[in-house]
Amino acid sequence: MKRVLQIGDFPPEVQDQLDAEFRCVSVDDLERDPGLADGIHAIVTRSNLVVPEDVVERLPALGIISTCGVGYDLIPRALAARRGIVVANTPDVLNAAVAELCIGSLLALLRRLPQADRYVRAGQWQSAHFPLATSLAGKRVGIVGMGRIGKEIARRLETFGVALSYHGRTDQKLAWRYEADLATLARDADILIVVAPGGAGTKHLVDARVLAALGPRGYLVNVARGSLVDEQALLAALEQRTIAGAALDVFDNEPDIDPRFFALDNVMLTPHLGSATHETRAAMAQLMLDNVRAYFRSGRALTPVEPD
Ligand code: 8YV
Repeated sequence: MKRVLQIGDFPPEVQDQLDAEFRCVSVDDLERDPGLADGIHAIVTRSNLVVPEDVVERLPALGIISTCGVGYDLIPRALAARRGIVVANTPDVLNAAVAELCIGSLLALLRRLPQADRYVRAGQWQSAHFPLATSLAGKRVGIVGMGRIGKEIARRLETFGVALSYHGRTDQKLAWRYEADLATLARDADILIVVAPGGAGTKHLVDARVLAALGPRGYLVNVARGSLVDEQALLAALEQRTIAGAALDVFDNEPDIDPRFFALDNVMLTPHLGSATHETRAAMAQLMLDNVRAYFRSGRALTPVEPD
């Protein structure tokens, strides 16, 4: 039985398959018995967990790192590339779930649904109507990162009667307007949606200058990675009403996020729920496992991450 290093847990139906086909060991097992290292051929993990570089360096037979998630910003890819280790992720199977969470959060933010729910529970409706909120229809929406998930969000948003533009590394010649300058996209948008990959290349892409361009009537939605937004600049913009509000599913230092967010009523907070549905997580974990199987069969993964 091939030995696999498991970092993180998986749905039972996939864990059962893993245990039936492989000898799964944990990092703690490795600490207890360093001799296990030589026989480890694969790492299975989740995209919200770090794959420590020093652990990879101790695994001479490692051939694949297969993550349950589309993000790979917590995997030491440069080391993997040097060692010829395949990195595989789980694209596409989570696009719909993340797009749904994005649009649901946006509507909840604009219509202030969490506040309205609390308003009714507090019995305040008897004494006054809940204040009017703002519509999505007619808004100008800028999407930062027009990849697979960005396109799913854009297609769904079209049905809400909004004007769509996007920013990314390249003009993909799509039906939606491309804006090469992010601050210009923010200035010309009422809503800025962040859905680009995390990592060093996109760190703090949305900074104080972009937030100032978005302006006091502008809204930010982040369903990608906390690292894409300068969080201290965002907190200041929310506290000083430099922007109107934000819906955030991802943060720096999850799950120990900055407590300054808790006092704000112009931000909606969700605990990294993008792909958090039974159906989606099952499909993600299954693809993570199938990537390992394919690699052991053919030396190639089904959905490898292409080198930069
Ligand atoms: C996580 C995600 O993978 O896919 C990603 O990149 O961030 C999420 O889907 C998920 O939270 C892992 O458990």
